[in-house]
Amino acid sequence: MPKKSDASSAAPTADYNAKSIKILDGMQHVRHRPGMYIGSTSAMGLHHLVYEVVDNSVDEALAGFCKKIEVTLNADGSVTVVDDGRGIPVERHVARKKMSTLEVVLTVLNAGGKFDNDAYKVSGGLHGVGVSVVNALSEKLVARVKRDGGIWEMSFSRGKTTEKLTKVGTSKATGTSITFWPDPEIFETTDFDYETLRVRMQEYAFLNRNLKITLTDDRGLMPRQDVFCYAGGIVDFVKYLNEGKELVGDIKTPIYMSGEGASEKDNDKGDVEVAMQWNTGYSENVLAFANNIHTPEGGMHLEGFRNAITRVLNEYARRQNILKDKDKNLEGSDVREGLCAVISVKLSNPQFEGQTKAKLGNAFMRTLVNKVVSERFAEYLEEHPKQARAIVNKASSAAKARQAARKAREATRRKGLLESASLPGKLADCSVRDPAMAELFIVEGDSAGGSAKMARDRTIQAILPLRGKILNVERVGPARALSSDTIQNLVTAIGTGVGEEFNIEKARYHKIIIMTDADVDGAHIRILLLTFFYRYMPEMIERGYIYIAQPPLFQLRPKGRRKGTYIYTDEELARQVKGLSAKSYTVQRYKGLGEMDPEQLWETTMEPKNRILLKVDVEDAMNADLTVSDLMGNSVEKRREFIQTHAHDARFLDI
Ligand code: 0RA
Repeated sequence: MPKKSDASSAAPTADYNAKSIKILDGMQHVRHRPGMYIGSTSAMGLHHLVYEVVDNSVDEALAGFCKKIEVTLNADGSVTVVDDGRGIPVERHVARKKMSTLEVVLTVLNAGGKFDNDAYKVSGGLHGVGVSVVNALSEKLVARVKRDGGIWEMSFSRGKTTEKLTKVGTSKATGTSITFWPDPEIFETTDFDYETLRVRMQEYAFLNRNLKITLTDDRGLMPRQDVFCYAGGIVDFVKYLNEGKELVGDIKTPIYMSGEGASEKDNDKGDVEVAMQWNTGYSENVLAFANNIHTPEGGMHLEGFRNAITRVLNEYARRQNILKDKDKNLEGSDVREGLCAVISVKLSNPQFEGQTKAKLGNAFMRTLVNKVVSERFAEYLEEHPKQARAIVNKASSAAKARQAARKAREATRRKGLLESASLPGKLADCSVRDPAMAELFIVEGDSAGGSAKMARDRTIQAILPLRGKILNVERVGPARALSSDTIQNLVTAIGTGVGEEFNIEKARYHKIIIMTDADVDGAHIRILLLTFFYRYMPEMIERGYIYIAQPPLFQLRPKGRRKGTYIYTDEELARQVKGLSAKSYTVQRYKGLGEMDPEQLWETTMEPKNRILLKVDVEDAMNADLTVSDLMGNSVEKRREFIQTHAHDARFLDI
């Protein structure tokens, strides 16, 4: 096997040909093992190409030279990223005199290109592998640079130069434009998802104050565009995440803290920014970033932050005698209940570790974040006694609820052990024991529950009727939620437990199907159930175990016939009756499941070969959290809006 060598390690004395062979080697290695560079060749890897190009423009913004970035999904399947930075240099590269810097940046693995060492760079993990990787994995790539009074263009195919650097015009402006066509030989799909990119572009804009990012979709008949630019940076990010939520202590503007420092060992520089705000909810929503890269696995910056807020709040509460000598300290989880925060650090040599390279490893960041947050947060509490009191009270009641919830959980467990079979009496279980085959229908109301029990295939289908509405778990704490009978029945039927005891292996069904009426009440119950799953059993959603049944809305029957066709949406009805004489048919509208006899319910909604199930899919925890709070928080308006727009959401469609 030929030795795969990195182009940058080529001996300086080697002649141009020898060098170019090694360069090809590097680029070919990218095509041979794309996963090593971009994680995967699935949709995730495909979107990574866009991030890789945008990262370079964001670096240019971090260095202070770029104010706007435009990302466009073109009708021909390509993506264009334009920035107004300095432009990639087009003159001959210092070390590779036969090539322009532009060509080096695009064809040499790890060439990176930035020589100024005083700017932070997005690098490490899967990011920062360079635009050359995007070039290698693109069927075609066109780079266009405005610089030194000219407009320059160069084209590539699968990493190889196809058109030499050419001056195509003049311009006083500067900037870089990269258009690439992802290679269908490499990627499982080359279809970009607007929504995925929108979330990420908005995130970049929040993390880089005043950077304007425009995302445009020119692929469809209706162009779509979003423009993101935030003068408040991560403060605006936290406001956005907390939108519509009730705030603790009426603290309308998130607490903002920032500082900088350097590591003693290597003198690595670091900048820290934190924005935080508590809402009256029960979940924690803390997002940590290092050099604009989300680090869901946490790391040193997050540790420093968590440690600081817990310690400072305890010290304050003791000093103010809100926590008495006999009281136990507030735990970290108490302090973080309802906390929404964004931590954004920038550092010169980030080390990304962990399973998905999404954990920050630089130890000096723990010290630095800890120091900045300790000082600033302590100051804030001293200067804002009223707000400080509200934050301490929130954490204290979380501590009480934690103790109560533990008792409630213990009670559920005891109940489970005592009651022989331990399954709720209302559950009509199925006979199959293999969870992969078993389905649980959660049905609204006893009467529909009765029809469903008669209609079902009892080998694989279990029915759990719900009486009335389930608690809105977004509004009550875990102690109350878990002591509700309905919720206890649900938890016991599913078998996984909740909270620390949750165990996906114990799931008794791999399909949990929410079957409610096609009216507003039904939609409400469905959302309450989804909120419950999202907050208490998120892994069930992540695994794709939660579904929504789609009962028909109408039956269209030719006059004089006993049987007609079932229709599932308003649009379909309109389509079907178009051109028919009103005298020739009748339309029966089903308002509730109860209006169907068991046989109809089976045929239309439960029978695996006919039914339509919508798979519930938490595409993005951040947005799901927003949705759940929008729906379940205090805004009736938003809730109504959601129910109307998502009642027949095609995104969830899975037959
Ligand atoms: C190398 C050197 C310089 C800038 C860049 C690369 C650069 C790369 C990209 C990629 C996308 N947008 C970009 N903008 C700039 C510094 C050039 C100088 O010193 O003028």
